[in-house]
Formats: sequence, C-alpha cells, structure tokens
Amino acid sequence: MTYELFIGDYAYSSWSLRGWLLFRKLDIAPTVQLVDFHKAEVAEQLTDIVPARTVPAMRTPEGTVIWDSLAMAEELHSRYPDAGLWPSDPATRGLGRALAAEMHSGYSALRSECPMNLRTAYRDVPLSDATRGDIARIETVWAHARNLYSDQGPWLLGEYSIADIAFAPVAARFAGYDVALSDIAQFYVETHLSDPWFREWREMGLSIGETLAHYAIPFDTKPWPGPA
Ligand SMILES: N[C@@H](CCC(=O)N[C@@H](CS)C(=O)NCC(=O)O)C(=O)O
Repeated sequence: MTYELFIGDYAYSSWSLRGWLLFRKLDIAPTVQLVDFHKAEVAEQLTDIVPARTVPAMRTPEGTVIWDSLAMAEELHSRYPDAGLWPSDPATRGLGRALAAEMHSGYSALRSECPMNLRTAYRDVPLSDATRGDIARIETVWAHARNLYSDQGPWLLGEYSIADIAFAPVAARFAGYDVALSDIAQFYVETHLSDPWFREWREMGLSIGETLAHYAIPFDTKPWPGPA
C-alpha cells in the first residue's frame, strides 16, 4: 500500500498544489485521485474518505485520512524527519513553522480577491486596500526570512521546506495578478516560477481539466510571466 492523495484541479486548486509538492519533496509517488471541480461539489466527491470535505486530503498506507494541507505536512515530516521537509535546526524550523502557520490562517483578502489560476495572467489589476495590506505583510515576512537565510539558498529558509510549499500558491497569485513587488519578493516569486516541480504542476494545469468560467476575472490578460 502507498499513500493516496486527493487533489483538485491543477490549474485552480491552490491548497492541492501544496499537498502535491509535499510528496514531490519526499520523492514518494502517491496514488493520485483527482477531484473535478467541474463535475460536482468537492465534498460529494470525497465520500470514500470521510470526514474529508476539502482537497488536498490523503489516506495513509494504514488507512488514516488526513484532510488539511498543514496537518499533512506535519504528519509527513514526523514520518520522514530526515527528508528535509523541515530543517533540523530548531531555530530555523521554528521560523519556518511561524511562516507556514501565518500563511495557513491568514491573507484572506488576497486569497478571495486573487484566486489562483495557472491558465491566465492578468495585468493592471485593481487591488483593494485589504489585499494590498496582505501583500505588504507577506513582503515583510519574506524579507525577514530571506535576510536571515539568503546565504544558504534561494528559498525562505535557504533550502526548500514546508514554508516554501505553503507560499507556492501565493507566488503564483503574485505572478498571475501582476503584483508589483520589492526586489526580495520578486526574486522569491521568480524562484517559485522557475522551480521544476512548480512547472511540472502548472504543465498539468494547462493540459488536464476544463477551463472554469468561475475563475475568469474581467481584467486584461498578459503572457504567463515565468518559464512554461
Ligand atoms: N485548510 C484546508 C483548506 C482546503 C480547501 O479549502 N480546499 C479547497 C480547494 S483549493 C476546497 O476543497 N474547497 C471545496 C469546498 O470548500 O467545498 C487545507 O489546507 O487543506
């Protein structure tokens, strides 16, 4: 038995991207069960794994259902502590957990105003003050981490970790909504856009599933601002 990973549409499901990146980082190939946003409500497609109602969710080899991306991240880290999902240094790991937790519970204006859509990039997007506040806060915490760890690699804690998995969809939103950023934040967004695992996910997002009208926003569009 291996892990089963339940995910939503590659182009649109920001939380699912996180769940999938966890397994990519672990180099474990789960059995992927695709929940089609076009077909029916998510919860209706998850009746096989009660009480999950959202994606991502995973069923472990022994049958436990875990239905939240941060819970999945922490459980997988506990099971594979040497795989590098979190760094071994407690101070670095503590900062990473604060970053991932803030992402997990925050930035609601950005999340509702700029839903992830890997099929489209917009330009000249009018953003609300609340979303601008979220963006400023994200730039602050990214700069805090990058100022401490940039000599150890291009990611928030130097090396790729759950903190970066947590923020990958935010990077996609900043790219897709033409958000003007500081140099530090722009570098970090470009690091995600160039990441082979992010690109692999986006490639599936371009080729698998329907284009969902629900996610279309009437702004001018522009080419995707990263490598295909
Ligand atoms: N906190 C959850 C949120 C997951 C979530 O909201 N997923 C969305 C898709 S990106 C979903 O399944 N929505 C369906 C619904 O709310 O009915 C997590 O981190 O996994």
